[in-house]
Amino acid sequence: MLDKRQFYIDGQWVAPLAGTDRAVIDPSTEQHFATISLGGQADTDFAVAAARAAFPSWRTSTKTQRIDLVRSIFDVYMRRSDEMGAVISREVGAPLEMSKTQQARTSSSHFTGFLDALETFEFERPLRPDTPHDRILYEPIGVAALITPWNWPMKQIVLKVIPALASGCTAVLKPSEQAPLSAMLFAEIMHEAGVPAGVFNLLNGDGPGVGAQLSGHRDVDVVSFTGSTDAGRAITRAGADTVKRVRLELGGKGANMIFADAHENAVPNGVMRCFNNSGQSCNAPSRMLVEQSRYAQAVEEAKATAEAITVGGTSEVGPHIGPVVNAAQFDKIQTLIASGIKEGARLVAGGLGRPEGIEQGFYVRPTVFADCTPDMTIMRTEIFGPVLSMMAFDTEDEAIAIANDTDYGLTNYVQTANPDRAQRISRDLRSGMVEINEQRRSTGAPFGGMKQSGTGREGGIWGLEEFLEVRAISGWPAD
Ligand code: TXE
Repeated sequence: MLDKRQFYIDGQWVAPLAGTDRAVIDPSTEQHFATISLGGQADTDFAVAAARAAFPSWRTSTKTQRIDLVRSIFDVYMRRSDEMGAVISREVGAPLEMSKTQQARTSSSHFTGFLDALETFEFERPLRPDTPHDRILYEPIGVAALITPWNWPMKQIVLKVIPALASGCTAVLKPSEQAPLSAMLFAEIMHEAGVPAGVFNLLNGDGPGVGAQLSGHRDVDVVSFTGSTDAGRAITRAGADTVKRVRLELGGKGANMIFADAHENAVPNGVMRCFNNSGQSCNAPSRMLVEQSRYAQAVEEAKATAEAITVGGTSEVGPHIGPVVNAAQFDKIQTLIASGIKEGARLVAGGLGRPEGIEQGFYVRPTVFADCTPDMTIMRTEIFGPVLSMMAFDTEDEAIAIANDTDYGLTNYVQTANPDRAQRISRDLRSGMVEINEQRRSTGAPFGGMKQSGTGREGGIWGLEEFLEVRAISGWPAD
């Protein structure tokens, strides 16, 4: 049994002041394999005080010093990235190979996106060339509380910690209580890379405990959060009294619009994208809208794709999906599959219960529903499991209306051979991101949502700006 009850505060590993034990469970076996501590108010105060004390000095660090530090962190991170993949695999159940490549190694693009942004970002500039006396200063907001989830734990940590430090803020990271061990390894990496004491602190805790304490803390200046829309609302309320800057990256219910002229693999690729990471991605294309003339064939293709997906343990080799993260998520997904059946969607693959032959672990059957309607619970709720909801559409306008008929607005997907249509639709979709014909976003592009998918943008220059305050100084003396 691993004993992981310490926190990383002010440059060292310390025992909790007010902690309670929590078991870390392997989702693929349901076995308790590590114990962490969930901090209390005294731990929160201690971590925030360390970050506050380190701020005056870190705030005045030069851009070159910050670039050098991010480069050192990146070097150590890449050296230990396979170790990171193994830890993530154990705590969230991601297949080992996939965890090393997709979960751990791909965080490298976030590092390079921030390094590129730092190189070009001007923290001080005149308002315009003709107004040298109007000086615009971009200054670090202060102490940042970074609250992260478990589905892509390291990407989400890198997307917050690196820009916070790169902009001159000091940070307290509260990772998900479901994925604390990868965050602790990240703290080791930060230490090895020489991050000054107090600039980065790690405190384990749960949402109602440390999460809420950080969100309402007088000495925290900005909260950056990724997680459920409900928790995002709670954090916004908790931060209101101190008018905290609150950046939110919340859930999604992406539509994948497949037109008759879409490329031939559009349906199987869409199914695989939805089920990647066992469907636990905020940008999963979980609603598949297919043009009527191609719909019947698409349902057959989706069924065949889902039935061919292997579900299995973390150490199995070859392409497969692992379990979902915990019992609560397993139960939530089962309830939603049951609602799809009850509300009249046509179940064409998968369904309730574990896959045949699996007795233990939070494994969900890859599930496809056809003939859904926009009002069904499975079309409106973020399922966060390997469950796809399909429906047909007749016209482009109808497809756009269905895609936009959701409280979420994170990512939508368009598959068509018609460039004019692709551009038209992209403009009309109410989402922070659109992917046309499977083209992924490039390094440094902003990631974030409209509507109840959030308020912030992560990655590249936009990610830096989340941690900066803009100031206007007039009467700036000439150099
Ligand atoms: O998320 P929570 P859960 C969605 C997804 C999933 C559902 C529930 O639909 O099924 O959320 O998952 C912290 N104040 N997403 O319960 O509770 C918590 O400790 C401060 C989408 O795991 O949002 C953890 O660190 N913090 C998503 C983090 O929030 C609070 C990723 C995420 O936990 C808090 C994860 C509070 N009041 C789930 N309550 C995405 N956008 O990618 C919780 N937390």
